[in-house]
Amino acid sequence: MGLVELAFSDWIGTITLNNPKKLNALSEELIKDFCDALEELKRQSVRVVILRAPAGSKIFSAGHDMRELPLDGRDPLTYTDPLRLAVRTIEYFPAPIIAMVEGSVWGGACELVLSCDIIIAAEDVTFAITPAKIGVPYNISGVQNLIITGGTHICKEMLFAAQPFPVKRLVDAEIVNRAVPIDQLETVAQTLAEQISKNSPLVISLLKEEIRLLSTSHNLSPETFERVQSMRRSVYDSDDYQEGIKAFFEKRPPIFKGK
Ligand code: KFV
Repeated sequence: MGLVELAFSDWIGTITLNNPKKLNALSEELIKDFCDALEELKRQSVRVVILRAPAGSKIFSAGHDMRELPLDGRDPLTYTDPLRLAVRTIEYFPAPIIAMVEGSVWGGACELVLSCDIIIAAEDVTFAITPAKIGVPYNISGVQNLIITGGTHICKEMLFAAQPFPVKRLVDAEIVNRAVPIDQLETVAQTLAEQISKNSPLVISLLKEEIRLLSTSHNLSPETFERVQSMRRSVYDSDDYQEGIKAFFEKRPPIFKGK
């Protein structure tokens, strides 16, 4: 995991994108390290992940590694493109991922951040979605991901103008959760992560999947519905379900074990 740093403590994982020489561009190599880090955290039953750049970064990520965009007539953004892989890995990851954003966010890195479950940013951050500036034909699932997170009008303005947008506008549009002074960024993200880590990981995993399905599909197939029902069943059959109710009546914090 040379291009990302990984830390894990008290159920909270932290992944730091750490390739400043390349402005954290989303190269195949960096995305592989990122996905490997998430896989490792999954093995450790992480309950919440913070995704960040090193403290003091001026650029969170410069987006797709433009050196890897093909020039030989091939589709530059296919299903197996590193960005698509990263976004799907975030969406299907069984615990919430908080993007803690310091530094400007460019191109595909905007979609990467927006695909995270919660976004806390420093108040001077900007987001620029630039395919229209570079001439890259953004793919349909990428566009779908953008319009799910925000209204079509603001997404169109971002995509068409391809200019850095101040984070405040994205908070106003409910695309970013919070913009906070830089000296509070870590505390706000960490506090939120701690709150999440004390709640039932089974319920949170279920909620994340339910929200993903409901925001991406208008009709659920019977098979999908039954799969979610089955996930729900493992939650209400679990010891944690019993523990949550018991703790409530005993007026104490629940101790969840994830089973
Ligand atoms: N990929 C590869 N190399 C990049 C890069 C990128 N996305 N962005 C910057 N570099 C290289 C740049 O060529 C230069 O290399 C070095 O990083 C520093 O960049 O060999 P060199 O010349 O040292 P500078 O000098 O431009 O740095 P700075 O003046 O500080 O400006 C930083 C920044 C981020 C504002 C500027 O580099 C920039 O505008 N980068 C492109 C940002 C962008 O539009 N990214 C979207 C990529 S396309 C994409 O993500 C997708 C999915 N899409 O569909 O289009």
